[in-house]
Amino acid sequence: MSDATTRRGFLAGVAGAGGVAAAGTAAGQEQTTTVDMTDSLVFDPEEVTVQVGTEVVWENVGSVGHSVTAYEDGIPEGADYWASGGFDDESSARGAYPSQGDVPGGESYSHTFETTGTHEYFCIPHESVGMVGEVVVTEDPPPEDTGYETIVPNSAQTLAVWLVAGLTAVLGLTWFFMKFGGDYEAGEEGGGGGGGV
Ligand SMILES: [Cu+2]
Repeated sequence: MSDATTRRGFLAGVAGAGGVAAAGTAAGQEQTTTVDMTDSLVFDPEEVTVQVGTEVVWENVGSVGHSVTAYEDGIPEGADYWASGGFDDESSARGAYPSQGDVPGGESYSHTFETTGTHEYFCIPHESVGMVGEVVVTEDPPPEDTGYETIVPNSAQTLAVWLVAGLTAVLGLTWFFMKFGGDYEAGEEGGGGGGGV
């Protein structure tokens, strides 16, 4: 299942914009998550959790038009504003709908998330009936990757790596001086003896 998921993600990445695919390759990941927009006027699923660098694709699987519009006050500090139609801020997005920013039935909008934290968004025409959602962006890989990384937090892993590296360095230096330190002195003595002959 894991393999199939990866392959789908890879194909989706290839099919996507060249820039997006390149960014995914640079990060060593090809990840896509899909959210449906339905005629029931909901984002399905309403909440998704993705690893940083993941492209989220909103597909309008119905016939009613929707927008995918970030709440300017609902995205992490430092994150670029995002919305279907490519607006720089929420009020522009609201003002231009539906002539711009609409995602008609059968079409899709995608955004690649580069900033960790919770991104809240809504659909302009259906916000009043609760068509809202959120994307939670995390540093950690999705749980299915490996058992070890899921259990041990990144900070603990980093600490363990540094401890092992430090210990290895100390042991290595000790070994080096014990072995080659002795040889070096012996070699010098030998060289001195040779010079004497
Ligand atoms: Cu909608």
